[in-house]
Order: sequence, then structure tokens, then C-alpha cells
Amino acid sequence: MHASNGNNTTQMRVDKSPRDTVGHGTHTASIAAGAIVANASYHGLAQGTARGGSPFFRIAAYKVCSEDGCPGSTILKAIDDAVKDGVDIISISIGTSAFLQPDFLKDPIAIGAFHAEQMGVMVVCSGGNEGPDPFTVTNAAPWIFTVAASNIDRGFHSKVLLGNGRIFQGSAINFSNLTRTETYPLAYGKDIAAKYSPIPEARSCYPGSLDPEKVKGKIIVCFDGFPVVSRTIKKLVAEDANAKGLILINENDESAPFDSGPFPFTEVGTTIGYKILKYINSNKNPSAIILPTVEIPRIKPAPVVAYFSSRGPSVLTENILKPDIMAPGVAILGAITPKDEEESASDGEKPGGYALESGTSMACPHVTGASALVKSVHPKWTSSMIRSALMTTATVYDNMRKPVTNGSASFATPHEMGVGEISPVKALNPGLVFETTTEDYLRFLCYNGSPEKTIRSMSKTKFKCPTKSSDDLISNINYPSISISKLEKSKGFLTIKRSVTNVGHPNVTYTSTVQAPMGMKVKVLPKKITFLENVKRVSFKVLFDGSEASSGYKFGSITWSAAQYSVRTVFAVNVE
Ligand SMILES: *[C@@H]1O[C@H](CO)[C@@H](O)[C@H](O)[C@H]1NC(C)=O
Ligand SMILES: *[C@@H]1O[C@H](CO)[C@@H](O)[C@H](O)[C@H]1NC(C)=O
Ligand SMILES: *[C@@H]1O[C@H](CO)[C@@H](O)[C@H](O)[C@H]1NC(C)=O
Ligand SMILES: CC(=O)N[C@H]1CO[C@H](CO)[C@@H](O)[C@@H]1O
Repeated sequence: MHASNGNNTTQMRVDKSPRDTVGHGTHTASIAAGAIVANASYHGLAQGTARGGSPFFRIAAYKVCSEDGCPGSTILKAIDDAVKDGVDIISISIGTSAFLQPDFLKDPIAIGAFHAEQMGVMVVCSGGNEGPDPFTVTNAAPWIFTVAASNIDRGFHSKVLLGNGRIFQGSAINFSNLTRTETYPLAYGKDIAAKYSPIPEARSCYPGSLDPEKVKGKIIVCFDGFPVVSRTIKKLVAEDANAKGLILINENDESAPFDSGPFPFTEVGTTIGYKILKYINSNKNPSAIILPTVEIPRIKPAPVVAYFSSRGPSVLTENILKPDIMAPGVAILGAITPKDEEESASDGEKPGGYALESGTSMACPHVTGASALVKSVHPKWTSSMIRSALMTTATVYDNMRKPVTNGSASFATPHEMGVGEISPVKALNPGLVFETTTEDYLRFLCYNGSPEKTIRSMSKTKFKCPTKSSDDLISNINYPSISISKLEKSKGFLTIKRSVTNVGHPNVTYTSTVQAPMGMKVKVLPKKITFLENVKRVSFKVLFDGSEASSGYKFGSITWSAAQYSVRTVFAVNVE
């Protein structure tokens, strides 16, 4: 999950104990910097040696959320404390809904992150779980490293075996004690509705919609869709009525595996779902069994953009490309608190200390861990240098050596995955970096329309906004990716400026290559750039001409290459 950040700051109180009563923070912290633990697993699943992204880093944990939410004042205080305590990186897997998100200077995470950045502390945040619709990404300020989530090459399958011998593959994590030897009667929610309950409700196992007498002892089939209630609640509906198990038909066909604990459960797509319903409708005594979960290793393709991962562009500005980067965020093994486990473990089972969880909340600390790794090798690098190193070296290929896809088998766009999936070891030696300074961020705020007075009081500076200030100038902020919200076909070339700093071999000449979308002319000037011992920073221009392109967002990249270095800058350009 991407814990929600409540807005009601006056009535909420975070309880005084520093203990994690929810488990979300423990799980994410262990992903960022958990120690190396041999033989970790979730009740036998995902078995192996667990370790965080940077296991030798130390963790300082600040509790900002309670069961009521995450008050803005507490978030700000925690960031202040962390900065004072001298942390290097702050990992925040918290965010509001994209449609409720306040402007940058009213958003406690953005304000806190700005101050951290000003003090040289890097801030990495989850981009949200409101995908796959566009304009859902949050935590999109340019001083925040915004993370999207990907599926990894490990899946969890819970097969359904029908009375007629057919076997279908579903996805779930369960502790069911059912075995192949006995089958159970199978029924569709609609056919076992409580009296007077509306069909759409019974069809989707809505609370109160099923007749408990008819549910008892059966495996129930329901839709995941309208009316929308969580899988947890649907499972409780079935469990409370003494069902033997639950098969959910997921109309979106894409979602993270659900952990149903000891209750037999599986989730199938609509194609399989309709086959199961057809079997029910054409048999007098349909029956089924849900088999125990098995782990499927080395799934191809992977990574794939996670269905739930929030998509760009950001509603707050389309002139910075967001999300920035993608990292694993589906069914990730991480540490949990013992309290969490009481709820999921079956009777008599020894707690293992781990759980499999999904969300950009889990993707974010992967990037935090990777950033810490870069920081450990380059302790003097600023957060923008570390971010740039991870961004220009990210990969856009999956384990089939094909471009990363988005879950519907289409190539993923930068609005879905940012610049691509993190490739932490490559980021240790990026060759060139884009440095983004506090002054860049202050100019960004001016261009974005914040009043100079507000910017000054927020940043505690005497900063003067440039006299010429408009939203399109944001595209010229020295960011490691390029986004242009409006490229007018009739206006010829639009020029974007960038500068790069050499962090590799001192004497080196880079050559640019462009991957331009169809119909768009993209030129880099100069085509070659040379660094010397006394020439560390070089500027270049990118010219975009969309006069022959079709309308809408187009994507491409510019790569600077020299010897072993390959520095990739992604662009997103909206042609109008
Ligand atoms: C994948 O991309 C295609 C084309 O951009 C889009 O139509 C589709 O909705 C996307 N799928 C998901 C799950 O986002
Ligand atoms: C499975 O466990 C439940 C209790 O958790 C028990 O009532 C049931 O009889 C068990 N079923 C089998 C097949 O062992
Ligand atoms: C870089 O070039 C300069 C002069 O061309 C030379 O003096 C210097 O040794 C070179 N540095 C390296 C590391 O090759
Ligand atoms: C994930 C998991 O624990 N699955 C269990 C499902 O049930 C079978 C049978 O009891 C177990 O063997 C699996 O371990």
C-alpha cells in the first residue's frame, strides 16, 4: 500500500509509542536496509537469503502515521528530526490520492522534502497506487525522487481444479489446507444470493448479499468489480458464511497476488472466470478445489509495470517527467511486526517474521537502498547527482531482452515507468550526471506560479523570481529527463537546455545519439562534447520540432556515449 496521508491535522494524534503497530514501516525499512538473513520466507514461499538494498546502512525510523492517518504536522516534524539527526536519505512510502493532492507548497511531504533537499538530504517517495489511469502519480515535486512499481520474475499461483478435471491457474498467496483428494460444491454468488439482495451485489460478494445457508461448505465464485469493496472484505464475507473457499474473477486481469492467510482463495482473469461460470451453469453438481499456492520462479517477461502503479504526467505540472524511475513492488518479501502475523498465520504455525506485500510503497525503498549504495561509493555526491546516476543508467529492457511492457503487452511509456527499471550497479559509474540545485527548484516554484513571498518564507531565502516566469520554462530546469507539456506544430523548433557534469574519466569526448519518435525531429547541439581536467561541466541544447508529428504525447531518448559510458536522457513531448 501507499499509506494515505490524511488531511485532518487537528483531530488526529499519533500514539506516543514509537512501536510500529501497522507493519507498513517495518516492511519498507527492511527493503531499504534490512540485514542479511539466511533462510527467510513467508511460510515457505519466496525462500532464500533476504537482504535490504543496502544492508550495511543503518536505519533511523520515524513514526508519522497511526490508524487514523498521517498528520501533516507529524510528517514535517519527522523530516526535521531526521535531518537534524544527520540521516543521508529519507524514504517516504506515504502519499495522498492524486485527486486530493494539494499544491507543492501546501503538501507537507513536498515542503518537508524541500527542506531536506536544501540541507543535502535525499528524499525518495512512492508515486502512488492509483494506476493505470494517467494523471495519478503523486509526490511529483522535482526535488523528490518518485518511484513507480514493477512486477518481478516471481509469481504465486493457486490453481483451481474443477470437478470435470480441468485445471485453471489463478494467482494468490494462501495457507489453505485443502488437498486434491476431496472436492467441494461450487457456486456462483448470484445463484446463492440472500432474499431481495440486488444481483450486482451478490455477483460480487458484497457484504450481506449472500445467503449463509447456501454458502456454507461451498467454494464461492464472485466478481472483483462493482460494487467495489476490497478483496479482504470479500474474503471475510465468504469466510463468515462458512464458505470453503473463494474464487474471485478479476475483471481487470491484473493485480498483485492477494494474501488470504489460511483461507483457500484464488483470483482468475475474465477468460478463465467465464469458463468456470460456464462449467457451473452446465452442471447439476459443480465442484472444485483450490490447490495450495506454489511459487513460480523466473517468470517472463519481467519486469512489467505493475497494474496499480500510478501513472504520469503529474496533475501539478507536465513539464517535469514523473514518475522518475521504476523498481520492484509486487509480492515483495519484507520483515513484519509480530502483531501483523497473528492475523495471517494459521493455528500452530511458528511466526516467520516476513510477509509478501505489494505497492509503490515497496518499490520506493528499493530505490532508497540503491541510492544508499551509490552514496556509499560516492559519499560527496549530492542527492541530485545520485538520482541522475540511477536515472541515466536505468534499463528499459526486460528478461526477454525486449522493451519493458505495461501489463497489457504494450511497450511501457515513461509516464508508466519513468526512465525505466533501476540498475543499481551501473549507477555506481554513470560517467556524467545532471546536477539539479536548490536554486533550480526555487526557479521551478516561480515558474509553477507560487508567489515570490511564499517561496521566500518557505525556503528562508531572499530568492528573487526571474522577471520572465512561465510554466513552459520548467522544461529547462536541469533535470535528468525532459518533459514538454506543449510543442506547437506551427512554431518550428523548441530549444531545451541542459548541462552535464563529468564524474568519470577526466579526458573524454561523448557523442550523442537520438531515438526520436515518428514524425518528430530532435537535434542535439553540439553533437559531441569534450571534457578535460579543467572542463568538468558542459552545456548542450536539444531542439524539438513536431511539425510533422501526430498530436499527443511522444517519447524518445538522447544518449551520450563514450567508451564504457552510456548516459540516457528520456523525453516526453506533447505535440499540439
Ligand atoms: C498499456 O499501454 C497501452 C498503450 O499505451 C494502453 O492502451 C493500455 O491501457 C496500457 N495498459 C495498462 C494496464 O496500463
Ligand atoms: C482445514 O482446517 C480447518 C480449520 O482451520 C478445519 O476445520 C478443516 O477440517 C480442515 N480441513 C481439512 C481438509 O483438513
Ligand atoms: C588528461 O589530459 C591532459 C592534457 O591533455 C594530461 O596532462 C592528463 O594527464 C590527462 N589525464 C588523464 C587522467 O589521462
Ligand atoms: C503459501 C502456503 O502456505 N500455502 C499452503 C497452502 O496449503 C498447503 C496445504 O496445507 C500448504 O502445503 C501450503 O504451504
